[in-house]
Amino acid sequence: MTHLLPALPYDYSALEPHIDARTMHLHHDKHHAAYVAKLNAALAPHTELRGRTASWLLLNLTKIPDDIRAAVHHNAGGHVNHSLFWQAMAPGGRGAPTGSLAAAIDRSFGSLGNLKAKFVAAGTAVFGSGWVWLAKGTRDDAPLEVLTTSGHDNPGMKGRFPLLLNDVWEHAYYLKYEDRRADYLQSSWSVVNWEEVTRRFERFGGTAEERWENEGGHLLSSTT
Ligand code: MN3
Repeated sequence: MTHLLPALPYDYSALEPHIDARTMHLHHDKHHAAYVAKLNAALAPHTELRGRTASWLLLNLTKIPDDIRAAVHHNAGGHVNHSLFWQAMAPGGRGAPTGSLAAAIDRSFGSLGNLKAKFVAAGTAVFGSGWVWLAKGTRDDAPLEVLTTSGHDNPGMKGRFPLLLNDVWEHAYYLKYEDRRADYLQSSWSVVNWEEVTRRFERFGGTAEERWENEGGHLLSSTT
């Protein structure tokens, strides 16, 4: 299996003015592409790992040979997270939290406004490169959580399932926002694809492995 860079689901300029086209070109065509290329290069000599999805690799690092574990950790994480990220945005934003998702947000944070404030504050406070997430816990009735990860770690590595995410590596925002990460995070609310967040929330169920295998089929393209 060769891992493939998924095409953006919209044009490079489609998220303007919130995210500029030059950033999107670099971010997708250079950064994400490099994670996919390096993941394939690391896996090339390890035929026993053919057929494994990027999400499986990321969630099973203890089963990865020592000599490639760090490369798989970083690059499978980069591939999974960016694939989730592109799908979680849409030009002009799409939909809004309704129904059971809206109820879960209210129950967990008090209001959508509180969730947004907590998410922006958490993302702004990440030291160095990482991600900020809205995630579901391990049980169906668990409250939603805002959490952060460093590097390309993913909440799945802590038994959570991601609904919404934002990239706080400088490459995600520095060309347009320079050092104003909070402004970038705030502006990004205008391009959230709430229909995708809702889909992830409603599909939540089954074992952790089943959830990720479903997501892999949805998000991560590959050839065999
Ligand atoms: Mn990035």
